[in-house]
Amino acid sequence: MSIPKLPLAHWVDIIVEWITQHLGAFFDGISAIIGTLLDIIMTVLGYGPPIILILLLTLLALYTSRWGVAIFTFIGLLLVDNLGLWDATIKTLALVIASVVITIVIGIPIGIWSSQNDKVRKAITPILDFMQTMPAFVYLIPAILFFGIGVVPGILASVIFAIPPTIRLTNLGIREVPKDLIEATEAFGSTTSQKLFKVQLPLAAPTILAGVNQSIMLALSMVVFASLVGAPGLGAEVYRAVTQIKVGEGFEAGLAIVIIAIILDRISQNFIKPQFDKTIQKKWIYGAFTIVFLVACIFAAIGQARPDLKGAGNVGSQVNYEITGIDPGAGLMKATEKAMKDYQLKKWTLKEGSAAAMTAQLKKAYEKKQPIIVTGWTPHWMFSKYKLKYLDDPKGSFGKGEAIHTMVRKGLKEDNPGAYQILDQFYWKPSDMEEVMLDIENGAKPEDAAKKWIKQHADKVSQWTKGAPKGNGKKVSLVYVAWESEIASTNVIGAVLKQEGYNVSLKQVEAGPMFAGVADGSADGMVAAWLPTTHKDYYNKYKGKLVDLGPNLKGTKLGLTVPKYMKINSIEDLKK
Ligand code: PBE
Repeated sequence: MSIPKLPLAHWVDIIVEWITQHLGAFFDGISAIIGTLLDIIMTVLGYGPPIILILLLTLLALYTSRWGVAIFTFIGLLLVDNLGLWDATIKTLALVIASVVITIVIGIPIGIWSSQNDKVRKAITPILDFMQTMPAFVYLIPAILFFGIGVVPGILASVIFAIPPTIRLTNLGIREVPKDLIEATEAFGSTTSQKLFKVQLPLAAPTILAGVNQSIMLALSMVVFASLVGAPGLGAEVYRAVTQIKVGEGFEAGLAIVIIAIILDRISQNFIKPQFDKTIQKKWIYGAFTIVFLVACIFAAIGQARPDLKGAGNVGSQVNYEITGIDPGAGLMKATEKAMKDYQLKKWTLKEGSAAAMTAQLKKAYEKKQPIIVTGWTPHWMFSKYKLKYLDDPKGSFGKGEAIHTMVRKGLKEDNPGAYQILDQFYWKPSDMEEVMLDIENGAKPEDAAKKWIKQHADKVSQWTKGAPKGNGKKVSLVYVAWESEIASTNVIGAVLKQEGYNVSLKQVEAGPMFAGVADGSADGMVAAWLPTTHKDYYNKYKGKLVDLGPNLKGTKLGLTVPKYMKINSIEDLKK
């Protein structure tokens, strides 16, 4: 007897779907609040030349942690600026500060509550354990559906991941206050709140701060993840370097994250007991910093509140001058950057994320008939599911229609002639690919959608396998990127190989690593090279090291895509 699989994933999906539909306004509100908070912090930090903030942070480091850390802060931040990473650093700092502010505002009260009430503590502890052990990545998925892509879902995922230590250590710190002190306060007839604010919290402060320090570090560790859903900053620099295999750039961005981490760690560790406390009392220093910061925030808030009258009504202001992109490794992103240059869209930004995050964002906007501009390509299910149009591209920035090529590693022909032959004979039409894609979009597992297509198109499949020897368990490894089109094609050809007796493994990677993997022989092949334009850079880089088996599909297209209910028709309209 076999027990059927619990439909846990399905239940979670239903709950999330319900929440997205019914609490949309609520999430939009939260999103607006967090977005504004973040914008204000970003404006304040980015105000004036970098050296001002560098000096202020150096002073703070000096006051809290003495000379060594101060010198490190000064030189470290100058280096970051010199590497051209200042803007990204500001964005990352703002993301971390916003996450930590939210963490403190929510975490400390919960910590206090659970210190006063054993039932609360018992209920909260397993939840905190769960929050910390669930891979933080997972929080990003519902966060995209609730908040769209951008920095807000990144912040919320960071808060969920970073809040447990603040709650735990607030609770612990208060509970550790010696009993005799509490008894003494009670003997003097203090009320509960007097006891809490005059005795317990001050005594627990070092422990609470230790919790906040941990939360800061955890929030910082989320910045690379956050970039997967479109949060800008150093994390996005790292992510971009990975997708395009840029070792040097990745190292620079990583180094900047390390520098920020050390500075934040030292300052927050010594915050409660600053090294120069004896020389100047901390209330003066912190008071001065707080006043400067608050005044700057007020100015920034006023500046933001002023509506941009000039732009009101045009497409740009409707979509915030943002184009919703996909993973930074995609050729489509490079083409879009080129288009932005060709059409002089200087005010515009291209948001990085992933193909899945882009379609989630599109779905969200489409259902509410809101304006949105995304980077699109055909074949893609989104054109059959929604009414969309490509914007005209009179300057030809996105190139012409292309073909998708199959590439295999050198030596595959000799080592595994059967698999080589099948891969070589693999050829289908855009409509075939779309069938599989749509099935997957409607909820089928990629393997199942592939099997179904194979069954229904046995004649086509038999042409791919014609004359090829059976696999008899021979290993074949294919790599692909999580673009909807390549998920479909790779699963289909993978299933065909499996059916022919090959031991197939499919590995999902980023675009750069996909080419590199086939070139260095760590993967046998892939069916996802868009040529001659989209993947030109990767192809040129690895050309001599892999074998091009030619097209497996012809007639693709790339371009900026908008819902048909939008009034614009050409990329040129974006300039107006
Ligand atoms: N795409 C789908 C890829 C190729 C396949 C258009 C997103 C790219 O732009 O690299």
